[in-house]
Amino acid sequence: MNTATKLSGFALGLAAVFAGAYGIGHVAGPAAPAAETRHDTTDTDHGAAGHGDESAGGAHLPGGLLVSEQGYTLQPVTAPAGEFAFRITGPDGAPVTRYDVAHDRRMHLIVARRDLSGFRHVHPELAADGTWRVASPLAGPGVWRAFADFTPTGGEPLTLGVDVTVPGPLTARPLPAPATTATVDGYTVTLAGTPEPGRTSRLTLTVSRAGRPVTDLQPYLGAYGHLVALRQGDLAYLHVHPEGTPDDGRTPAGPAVMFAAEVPSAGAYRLYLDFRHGDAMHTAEFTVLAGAQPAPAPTTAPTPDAGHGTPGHGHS
Ligand SMILES: [Cu+2]
Repeated sequence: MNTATKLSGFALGLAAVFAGAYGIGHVAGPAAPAAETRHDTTDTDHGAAGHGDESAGGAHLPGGLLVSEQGYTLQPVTAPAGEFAFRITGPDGAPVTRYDVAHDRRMHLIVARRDLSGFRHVHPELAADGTWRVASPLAGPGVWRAFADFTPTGGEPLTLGVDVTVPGPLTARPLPAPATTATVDGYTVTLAGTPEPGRTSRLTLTVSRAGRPVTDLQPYLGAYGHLVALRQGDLAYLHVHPEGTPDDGRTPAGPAVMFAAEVPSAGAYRLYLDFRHGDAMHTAEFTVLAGAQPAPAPTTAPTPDAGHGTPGHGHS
């Protein structure tokens, strides 16, 4: 079994798990092209039992690794200072102007620097010509990965990724050490559960402030929390949603938010939990290690000429 085949099994299982967590059914689009098709149709009929089903065949990959897929291409466009703009072009080469709403929005734009710092999740506005615009979430110099997470009307959900460079002096940041507690904006968030490659793992994130559990989390995009995982090394993108929704009559508004997650491989992942409380958004970040493997690999290389090295490199 080659790598692509293994990944394909993963992708289907992942799609099924996530679809179950959403409680939203996406119907597979019309017959997909035979080759180069990532079949994450998030068909709810599979349910969790769909894991490992790879009957559809084809090359299956986690999201966000490709700039162009199924005929859709992510294209940044020149924007005024302080703004980030892009288009999605469709199979006919023209900018796409019709999108389905998923998780309350037609477009989710996630950015993170290639070193996994600087995560932001924002929602651009669509102009009539198919250009998406948003106040730039690229906070400072570096090579950023921008992920567009969307569903073109009549198509399948897609996450396309593109690198965007912001010029300026770069300070390489080592990946923070694995931890089960994160603090942000005066909140403490604890993580319970460990992702295991190739199977569904429950991750529970619990929010407290000043030592007291937070039990009045505010809905955000139809959930009490949004969790994105990025794999160190290639920034494979996993968008995980919680179990339960604010309006289902049984999901508490904290302090715990539970997710069903499946990671495509052993390795280090950075988790980003967006939650809303006190009428403000907060993002708690964690490094987690999936599977049996050594500590995260260093991602900074020695400078070619140590005599002219840039200060601030994190390697030793
Ligand atoms: Cu979003």
